[in-house]
Amino acid sequence: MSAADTRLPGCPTWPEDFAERYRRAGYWRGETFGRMLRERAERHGDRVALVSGEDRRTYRELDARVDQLASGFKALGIRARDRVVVQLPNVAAFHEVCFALFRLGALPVFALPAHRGAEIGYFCEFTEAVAYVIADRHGGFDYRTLATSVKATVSLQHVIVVGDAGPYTSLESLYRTPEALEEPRPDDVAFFQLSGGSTGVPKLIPRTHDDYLYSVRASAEICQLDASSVYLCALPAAHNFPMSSPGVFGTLYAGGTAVLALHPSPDVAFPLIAREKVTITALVPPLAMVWMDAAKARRHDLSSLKVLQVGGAKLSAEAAARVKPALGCTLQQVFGMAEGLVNYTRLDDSEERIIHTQGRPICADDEVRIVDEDGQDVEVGQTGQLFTRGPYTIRGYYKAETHNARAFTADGFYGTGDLVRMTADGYLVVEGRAKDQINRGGDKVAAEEIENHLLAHPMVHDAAVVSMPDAFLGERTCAFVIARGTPPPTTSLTSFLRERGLAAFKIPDRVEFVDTFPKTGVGKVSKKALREALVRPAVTR
Ligand code: OOB
Repeated sequence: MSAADTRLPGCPTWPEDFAERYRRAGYWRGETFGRMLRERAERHGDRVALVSGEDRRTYRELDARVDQLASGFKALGIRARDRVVVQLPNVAAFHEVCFALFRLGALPVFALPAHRGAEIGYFCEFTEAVAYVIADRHGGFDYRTLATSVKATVSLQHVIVVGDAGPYTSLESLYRTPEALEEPRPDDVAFFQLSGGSTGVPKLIPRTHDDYLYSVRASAEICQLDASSVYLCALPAAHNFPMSSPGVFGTLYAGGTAVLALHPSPDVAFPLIAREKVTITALVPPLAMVWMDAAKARRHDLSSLKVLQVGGAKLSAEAAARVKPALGCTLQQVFGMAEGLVNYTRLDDSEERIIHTQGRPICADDEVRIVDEDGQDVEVGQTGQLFTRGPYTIRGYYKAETHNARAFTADGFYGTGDLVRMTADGYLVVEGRAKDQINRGGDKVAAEEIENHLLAHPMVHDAAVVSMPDAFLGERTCAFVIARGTPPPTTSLTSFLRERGLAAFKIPDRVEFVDTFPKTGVGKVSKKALREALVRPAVTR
């Protein structure tokens, strides 16, 4: 078999001329995550890599445990390119599992702790996962129960549990004497991120060692991380933002310390900032607002914090202007996506840029096009749809040929679905969205996915899910429903969705029963008219 044949099928990749260009430019360096950690352990052995609760792991310890676990996974029968759904809270085991799978060449599928049976069942089935890694309990929820229900419907060889394993395999039991493992190819897929998406089912994003490590390295440089940096991971570690922008991976790349918070609330995060002398952290806008309010009490010393990154959803200029006075640190706006492209305001940018823009791309070879509805480039300063192509932006989702033909242009640009404008100096300002998605304070909800679940209810004739403005989350979700006969109580619909195993953030915040949907000129449901109806109080019945 030639080397190319060993790649995982179903993962579109860069054309050879682009790959060649990205290598020549030094973006893709033929590194793998497994080797990166080994080199850091050789260089920074005694420095603390991870802090999780009372546990502190040096680089040497982390590296050794990752080797032991990789061998344990192998002994279980997990092989290179096998998919493993990983659903863990912010604990050190998350990163041990990640790097062990990376070393083995097995591919984590990064689920969020909020996902439930509908999502997890789908990820397991779609990726033909061999294993599912969970915590015993977290946030008052028992993931072993979830595993049992998922296992009843999909074929999974192993459920691996951090903590009390019950009937399943305990992660702790897998650590064993390390053996030599074959290193995966740097240009092969390293893992799958999940797309926020706008389609009926979430899409899987294949990221390679080469492309992701480039974005991690460049992000660490932009954020000026070094061995003295202390990064607080307060958002879910599986999300692209705290994982790689520069996140925990960028911190490990730089030889710094990553502190894991089990919850992003000030009660948990502020004492950690004070105790560990955290220098940088990342939040979504609603949390940034909560932190700014909580900081007024001045109960904790937050003076070590130099940078607060905010991204995942639009931060208002008004809130942006309050960050420095409230928290005494520099704001960095981050506009990124799990598919690739990440924009940052730079730490030495003027206040004006930091407050009023969402930053500029990482790389000179991030190609950005802003186009009108006919696909023509708009003038600088005009708003249009953002398309992008570059050394760390995927060329297609996993096993999604039909969707890829729509989501990517023929010449490989990804249609982000974001409406943006570019300032004269090349910074992007997010103005809105053309995709059928609700951005609930950084949590992405695909309208069609929720509509499909609602349509499965026997009393629902039709459903249309839209965003409604919200002072705290930016947006919340409203489902317009045409009932069959007398409308059922709203709670019967929301509990129906919960019982179907939908993550809590996807449950509509409001349900409105209507007799018909407004239509566009071509006879499609006009979501614009529905959104407008919501801001008029008269619609409530
Ligand atoms: C991040 O990644 P995803 O994949 O959860 O969501 C991407 C989408 C973007 O297409 C955009 O619609 C929205 O989230 N978004 C923003 C934003 N950052 C992301 N909208 C307005 N302002 C911002 N600053 O959300 C993500 C990935 C890496 C780094 C940061 C965020």
